[in-house]
Amino acid sequence: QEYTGLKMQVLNFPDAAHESLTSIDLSINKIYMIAATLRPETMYGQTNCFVGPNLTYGIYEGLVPGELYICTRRAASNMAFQGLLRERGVVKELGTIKGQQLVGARINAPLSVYREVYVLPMESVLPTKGTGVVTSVPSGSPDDYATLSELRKKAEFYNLNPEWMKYDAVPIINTPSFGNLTAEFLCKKLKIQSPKDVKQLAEAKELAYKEDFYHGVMIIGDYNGEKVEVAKPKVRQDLIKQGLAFVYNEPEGQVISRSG
Ligand code: ZZB
Repeated sequence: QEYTGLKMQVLNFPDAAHESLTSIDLSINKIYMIAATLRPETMYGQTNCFVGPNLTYGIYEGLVPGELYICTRRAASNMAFQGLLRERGVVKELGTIKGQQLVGARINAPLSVYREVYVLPMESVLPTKGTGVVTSVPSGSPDDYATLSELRKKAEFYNLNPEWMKYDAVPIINTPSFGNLTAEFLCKKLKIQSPKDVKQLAEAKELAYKEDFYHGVMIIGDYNGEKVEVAKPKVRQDLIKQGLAFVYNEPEGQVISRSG
């Protein structure tokens, strides 16, 4: 699986994060959450970022001196072997931090109409896929739409500041069958009530991927008016050229390492 590793710079850590960051000099290092996405062309519509609250993340040195990456250890190990970390083949962990401690962090969302977004919890983030950091595009991803709606409804229960969820879905792709807010359309059509409706969400995701990729047209950004199929690699290349992202590969059916 070929992902785009999006560099979301942390601008402000919540109080809970600091106890895990004591060994890191925040004044000289830039820290990035690395989100793995298959949909770089949707980055205009990022409204927040998701972590698994119960997952453990590590902090690693990126290729550029002074750049640190937050992702799962499993992803860091893949990155090390792809030459994406400081020393090829070496996974040097500077520290670990729980997803829960990152909730409420203010981070940069490259290309998004919302320049700064917040980190929110998502129970369904898999530790076995991507980096364990998921950038959220509720206009294109049914999972993101369902989780963001749920968190908004129950902000108090989840102990979340409504300020962190203030951004609405952005129309970025127009499609003939599902309009320009594909995820919302499909969640309503398939009567998805919550992130627990996993079967319908899987179906919605499949439908959304196909409709956007084969029939979608960009309605925002540098490739406004172009087909998604055409715009996708261009947006990705632009992000990479600007140092905002890198290619991150994951072997198909990868064996999960014992270190998790
Ligand atoms: C932004 C985005 C915008 C995404 C969209 C999807 C969509 P897949 O399809 O199952 O292979 N993702 C990445 N890592 C994880 C993880 N560890 N756990 C749960 N979800 C994860 O998964 C790839 C997509 O799932 C990624 O692309 C990411 O969300 C999320 F409009 O990034 B995507 C119809 C989907 N639309």
